[in-house]
Order: sequence, then C-alpha cells, then structure tokens
Amino acid sequence: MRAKSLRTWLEYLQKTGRLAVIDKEVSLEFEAAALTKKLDGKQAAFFTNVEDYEIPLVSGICSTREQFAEALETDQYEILSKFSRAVASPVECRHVKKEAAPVKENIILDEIDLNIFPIPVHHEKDSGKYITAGLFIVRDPVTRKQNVSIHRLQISGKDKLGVLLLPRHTYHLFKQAEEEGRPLECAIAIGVDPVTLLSSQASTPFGVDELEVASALRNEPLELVRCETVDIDVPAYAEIVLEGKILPKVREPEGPFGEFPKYYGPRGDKEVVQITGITHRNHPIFYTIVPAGYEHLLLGGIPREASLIESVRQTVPSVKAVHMSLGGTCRYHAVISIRKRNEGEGKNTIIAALANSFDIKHVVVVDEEVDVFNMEEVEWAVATRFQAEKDLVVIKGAQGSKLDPSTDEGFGSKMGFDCTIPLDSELMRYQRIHIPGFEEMDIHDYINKDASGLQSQHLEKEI
Ligand SMILES: Cc1cc2nc3c(=O)[nH]c(=O)nc-3n(C[C@H](O)[C@H](O)[C@H](O)COP(=O)(O)O)c2cc1C
Ligand SMILES: [Mn+2]
Repeated sequence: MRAKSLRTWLEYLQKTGRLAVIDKEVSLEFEAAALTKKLDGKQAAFFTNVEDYEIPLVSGICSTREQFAEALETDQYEILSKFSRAVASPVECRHVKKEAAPVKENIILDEIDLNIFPIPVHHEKDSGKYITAGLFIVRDPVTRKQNVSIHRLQISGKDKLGVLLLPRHTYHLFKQAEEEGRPLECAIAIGVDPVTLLSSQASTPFGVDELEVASALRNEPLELVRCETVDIDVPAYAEIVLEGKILPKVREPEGPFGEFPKYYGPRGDKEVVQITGITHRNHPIFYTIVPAGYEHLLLGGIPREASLIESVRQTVPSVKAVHMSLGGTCRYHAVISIRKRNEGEGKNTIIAALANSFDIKHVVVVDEEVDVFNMEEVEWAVATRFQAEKDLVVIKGAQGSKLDPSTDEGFGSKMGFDCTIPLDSELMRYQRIHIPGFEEMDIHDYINKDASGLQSQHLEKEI
C-alpha cells in the first residue's frame, strides 16, 4: 500500500520523480513556504537542511487531484464515489501496543518545548509560526467516539497553542466540556499518510469517527495507539503527536493568518491548547501545509465534492459530475454536469447545490458532454449556452463564507448559471463541430521520428 504512512508515500513520490529534495539551507520564515509554492502542483518539497534544525520539513505531499487518486488507489473520476462509500460505511480501527507504534519511539513529558520542531512562518502578515497540518483528535465522553479535523495552530508559547475552532464538531465538544468547567483533551497528529489526511476533511454527521473513514478508504484498519497523558488514540505511524487539552474559560489573541481564500483571517481572542506531552518517531519528519496551496484547497475540495454530488443527486438523479475548481478556492465555485431529462432541471441543480453548503456561492450547470474539469470547456458553455435574462439565478441576502471579503461578515449573494441546452432546441443548433477520427488518432504515428525539421528546399535560406 503506497499510502500506509507518510514515509511510504514519500518513497512512492520519490520513485515516481515527484519529490524535490532540497539540501540547500532554507529559512523557516517564508523561504520554505515560497519554495513549496513554486513546486505547487508539480512536486512535493522535502527540506533536509532547515536553518538550525536536524529535523527535515516536508510540504505539498498531494498537490494534484491525480495524486489524491493515486493515494486512494483509484482514478480521478472514481475518487468521489469511493470517498462517499467510505463515509457511509466506516470501518473500526485497530489498537496496537506501544511497542508496535513507531510514534512512541520518543516520549517527552517534561520540559516541553514545541520549538524542537521546524515550524514555519508562511505568509507576510501571519502572527508567527503555525502548525497547519495536524490532525486534531478529540473524544466524545458520552459515546467515546473520536472526532478528527484540522485546525490552524499558532505557537503561542513553548507548550501553548492558539487554535481556531469554527462551529463544527470539535467546537461543539469543547463547548460541552467548557459548560461543565472541564478542559477538552486533544491530540494533534502531524505527518500521516494522505488518505488519513483527506479523511479528516470528510463532511459527516456528528458522531462519525473520521479515522474510521480512513480505515474504510485504506481497505484495512488504521492502527492506533493510546496517548501518554490523555485518553485519546492516535495513528501509530504518525511522525509526531502533541498531546494536550483545550482550556475552559481561557481565550488569548490569535492571528492574523493567511487563509485558503488568499486573504488573511483576522486577529481575535481564541481558545488555547495546553500541551502535556509529545511523542515522535526516530528521525521525525515535520509536515506543513502552505495555506491556499493546491494541497490545502484540494483537501477541502474533494470531500466537499463528494457531499455535493450526493445532495444534488437527491434532487436531480441524473447528475453526472461535480467540480469545485481551484480558482473558486475549491469552496465557492461548483461546476455540475447533468443529463437533463426534464426542462427546468438545470435550475433545480442550482438550488440543490446552493443548499448543500453555505460556502457555495456560484454554480455553473452544464450538460453531461461538457467536461467539468476542463475550465476552458466550462467557459465555452457559459459563452454559448447561456442567456442571462432567462438562465441566471440570483439570490440576495444569504449566508456565505465569512472569509469571503466581498460579503458583509458572510452575508451576501448567490448566483447560478444554467448552461444546459433547452430540450426542445433543434438538433443542428447546438451540434458541436467534430472532426471524424480525431479521438482515435495518435499524433506520434504521423510526426517524423528523426526530428531533422524542414527539408532544405522548403526553407527561405539555407542555414
Ligand atoms: C489545512 C487545513 C486547515 C484548516 N484550518 C481550520 C481551522 O483553523 N479552523 C477550523 O475550524 N477548520 C479548519 N479547517 C477545516 C476543518 O478541518 C474541516 O472543516 C473538518 O472537516 C471539520 O471537521 P468536523 O466536521 O469533524 O468538525 C482546515 C482544513 C484544512 C485542510
Ligand atoms: Mn466530525
């Protein structure tokens, strides 16, 4: 299995020429982030020589849709159905003893100092160093089910993190604990395989353990081990685990921080995590996600697409494909193709998509033969199959993303483009031009093998 652990995945990337090893010394302040961004969508960046640190830093381990498909051992078009099946049928994880868990090779319970790890500063106006790629694991004390998500974590002290908890599952469990005056125990697993990483982003009902989604996706139970100082189970093959608790009734300044829409999230008083222990593998690798990079966008986008196609299917069963595009930050823009059977289904698709998530702002609906992943095709459909006065849907005054600066704290408009062809249109009108034989043709069968170029009699002047 390629994606058994971060290490096996990095080996796979290296074998296939997609791991850029950088031995030149790099600074943690901006330089590592800048280099990762230069390689975005092409290669992962593995920094062996981060200023003052022995520990290497890696970023961009999955920065294309194809790479996520490879990690899931499927193809680009099957990712969503595979992901949805795993969310619908999670599989229990397997608990292993400490001796069988590499993450226990080193255990630090005294003199905790997060600065032993090469933690970068990513963007110009960030408040400082941030851990961006930790799986944040907590447990529901009633059901004992765990919950997993990713939260940006500001280094606020040697053993203290500032955390942004948007109102979803972790926040809900923390508020319950805080109302009873209790801290909420947590563990932060850094450096896991890309499948487990993607599972953390699943949109599930409250009560589903995202690590069990990972087990389902891996076709084998994920191995977990109990923490040292908290009642939490963590992936046994994680590079690093930070153990701690979110403190009740404590809020401290956090931010600003460069976020996925390519703007800064503001500074404000946020919850605080007190670190109580650290465990890590021998020769650990520190992993960071550069915010707004393709890796970050796709991690959010793929699980959102899986949820979107399921909910559109309830209204329009003939939905074929969905794409939350990179330019729309993989959150705000959805392109959806359908096989239209009844007039008006294009509009129903828009309504269903906007109802799926408050983040979705603009929806483009196309017929099934338009490739939703090819944005030139999508633009062509908007250009030639859309008339604003009848095909445009605008909804004023709805809730959207608070991180979209064009909204009023999230309050704003939604819009849908119905680019489907009217069912009663005459055939030739929307007949795409086509060259017979084009699809089957392999251009290499035609071009001269020896690339000597034009014959001299065809040149203006002899060279
Ligand atoms: C790199 C990255 C950083 C994220 N940062 C935050 C964050 O700071 N705060 C937050 O609430 N969600 C953040 N998210 C989104 C949550 O992890 C995601 O919505 C998750 O599915 C929520 O899980 P839950 O439904 O179990 O609460 C981030 C996601 C990624 C991929
Ligand atoms: Mn959850």
